Amino acid sequence: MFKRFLDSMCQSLSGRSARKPILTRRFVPAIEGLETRLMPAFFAPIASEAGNSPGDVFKGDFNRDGKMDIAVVSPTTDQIQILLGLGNGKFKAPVSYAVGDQPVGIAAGDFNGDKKLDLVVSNTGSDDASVLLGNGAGTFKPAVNYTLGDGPQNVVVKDLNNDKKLDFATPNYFDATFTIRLGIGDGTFGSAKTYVAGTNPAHLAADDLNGDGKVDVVILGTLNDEVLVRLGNGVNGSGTPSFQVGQAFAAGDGPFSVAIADLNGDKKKDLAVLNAFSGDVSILLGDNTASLPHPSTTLSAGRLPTSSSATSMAMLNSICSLPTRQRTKFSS
Ligand SMILES: [Ca+2]
Ligand SMILES: [Ca+2]
Ligand SMILES: [Ca+2]
Ligand SMILES: [Ca+2]
Repeated sequence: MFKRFLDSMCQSLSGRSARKPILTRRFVPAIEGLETRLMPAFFAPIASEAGNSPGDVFKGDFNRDGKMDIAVVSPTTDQIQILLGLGNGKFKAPVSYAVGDQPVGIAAGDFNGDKKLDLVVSNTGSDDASVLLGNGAGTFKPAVNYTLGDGPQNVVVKDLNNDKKLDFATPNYFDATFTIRLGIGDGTFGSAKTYVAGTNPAHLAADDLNGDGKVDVVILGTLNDEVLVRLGNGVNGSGTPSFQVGQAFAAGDGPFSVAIADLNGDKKKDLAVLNAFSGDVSILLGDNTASLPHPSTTLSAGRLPTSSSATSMAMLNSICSLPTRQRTKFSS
């Protein structure tokens, strides 16, 4: 996810046309009357072989042959497509798997501990996530669906409650929440935990922003130009994470993708926010000074590519000048 974000960001900076976000059927009613404020779901396609209107993409080695494979969501056909890499930049013919209605997000991890990559897909039309367990040979078991909130967007895979089992989370655009599904460890997930997420949450990222060992979440409000940070409180007796009240920070116009990384080398996590409508990037530098119970993770915003943030611009340029493969070291 982060690498794709950076690649797109660098493409924009270098003057090449950024990929257009896609507009799913589900969003059409929501944007009526909002002029040109389209609700972007995700960066669009990387592979024309993957059918009509491919959306979010995950790259990984699904058949464990050392060659990069890709999984692409196809919102128009309610499928994902798996393209196994041949190692020369080409792929075998895509194999499709049915998921829910209008899949928009995809992420992967080993959900059942068999060391084979599994997939989770967020379906914004059917308000659920499809989990497909990998067989390790590039094939997957049929999807098992888990209900989420109204209009899930991207999906994030991370251990959110520190039990060493992968969980997933989605922001839900239409009911102003985000949902967490905690992994059981056998490939299944527990009941939905629902949290407040600001107005029209369009993108979520999760990491420990203030260095207290507890996972925090960052949620983008694309329509109100807001970056909402909710610091993690840790977990209760049943292992369910809770979060402090959100702190809102301003972004550019139409923030719709956020990456968490130490961008200036001070070992504190920062945020890079891509703004769809202003076509720029907001850098929010973290100061890592939270002393619970009073959250004080403060972030200073510097808009790109305005002249007021020459340092941030230089930083981004230096990241973008790296060979593509090395950019991943900035991933959190
Ligand atoms: Ca492979
Ligand atoms: Ca697995
Ligand atoms: Ca977990
Ligand atoms: Ca934290």
